[in-house]
Amino acid sequence: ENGAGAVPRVGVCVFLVKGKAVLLGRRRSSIGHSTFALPGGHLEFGESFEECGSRELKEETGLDIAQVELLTVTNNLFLEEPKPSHYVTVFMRAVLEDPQQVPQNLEPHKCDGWDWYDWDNLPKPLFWPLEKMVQDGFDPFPIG
Ligand code: 8DG
Ligand code: MG
Ligand code: MG
Repeated sequence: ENGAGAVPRVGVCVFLVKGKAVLLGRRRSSIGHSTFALPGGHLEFGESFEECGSRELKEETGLDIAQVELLTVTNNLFLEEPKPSHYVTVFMRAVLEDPQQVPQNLEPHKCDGWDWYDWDNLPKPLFWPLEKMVQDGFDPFPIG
């Protein structure tokens, strides 16, 4: 879908933080293929941002998350993609409900696998909406 029929969609993704690390996976989806991105997906009709973040984490990684909070929102245009897209992306922060729980790659057609990366040593290349936030000095960690 593009041209006259295209509309902005809402993406919700989660900085799942553990100490000074975040959970990232290398994308297999067409938008951002081969780049490292946060877990997340599309807001469904009637969902809160928190519900969407928790659901996407469960679907993509099997993880149960807690303390799901809104951090920020960015406006992202993907006009050079085969299917031009526009996302309003909502960034949440959360922690593991059970710190021992280990991520699983439950959607291997969409992701190469999930791993923890130190914020000071992020993998490359990052999915560009995330890269832009890092360049702008965004810090997803709680104060203190
Ligand atoms: P769904 O069918 O599970 O709802 O969708 P998905 O396949 O999981 O969607 P997604 O592409 O992972 O996420 C939706 C959009 O959110 C993505 O196409 C663009 C936007 N988005 C960003 N940054 C990030 C990010 O770091 N991670 C994810 N997953 N999506 C992001 O702008
Ligand atoms: Mg998803
Ligand atoms: Mg996803």
